[in-house]
Amino acid sequence: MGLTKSSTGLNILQEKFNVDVSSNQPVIALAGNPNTGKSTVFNALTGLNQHTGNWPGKTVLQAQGMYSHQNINYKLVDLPGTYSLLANSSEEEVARDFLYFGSPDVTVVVVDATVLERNLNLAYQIMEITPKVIICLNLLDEAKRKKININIPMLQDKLGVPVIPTVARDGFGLLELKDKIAQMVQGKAITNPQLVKYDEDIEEIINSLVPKMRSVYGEKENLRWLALKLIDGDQEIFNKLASKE
Ligand SMILES: Nc1nc2c(ncn2[C@@H]2O[C@H](COP(=O)(O)OP(=O)(O)OP(=O)(O)O)[C@@H](O)[C@H]2O)c(=O)[nH]1
Ligand SMILES: [Mg+2]
Repeated sequence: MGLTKSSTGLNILQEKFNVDVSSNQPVIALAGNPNTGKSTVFNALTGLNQHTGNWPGKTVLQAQGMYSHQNINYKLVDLPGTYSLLANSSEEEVARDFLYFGSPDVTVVVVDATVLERNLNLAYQIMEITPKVIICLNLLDEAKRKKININIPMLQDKLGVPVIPTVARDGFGLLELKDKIAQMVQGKAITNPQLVKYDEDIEEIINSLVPKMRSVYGEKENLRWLALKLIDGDQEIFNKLASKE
């Protein structure tokens, strides 16, 4: 993948999410549970180059901004904090729709190192939508204080995506985060997300649905994820999909 997005993707970002894509910058999403330090990362990276508004049609705060790294400008979008992407609230719906329909070039999932297990639930859901994920393992100072020791290489191995340790409040690790984002945008950081394997009967249904869905939606949609939504009984995502273009 190069540095440019398809024109359809750009239109969706502009029209449905009010993300200014006129300069064709790679779009980086910041996702994560509430209170994990997303906005701290966002502010540290974008500084004064940011503005806030609401997500179109929602009373949920949207913050977008720009940062430069190695002479390339990146668009950064701070998503609302959510524990899941089940679209049970406006925040979850905004985050899910942006990740699926907005197709950011990279999604950084900011996780709280002191409650890693709870935070990984969202990370796994995001990896079901997109493989272009980086885990920002934040609040590492708090984890150290609580004597929580995280084996980062093992975590990276088990997730199949890069894990960057950070203390965002102090700026620690943010340069490494920007480096990794740049590598992923340039296609130099290939991931191999280890997706959740559901019970045998669910996996069988997924396997039988995917080929049928392929004939309707084509190869470019994430068919495994759509099949899971169908199993969930999530009609709305299909209505949105139908009105996408
Ligand atoms: N100790 C410590 N505190 C941090 C770190 N990163 C952020 N914080 C603090 O954690 C609190 C929450 O940070 P935010 O950046 O607002 O978190 P958020 O994820 O944007 O929160 P929501 O938008 O409410 O979901 C703030 O008080 C930050 O200063 C860190 O690495 N270590
Ligand atoms: Mg925030």
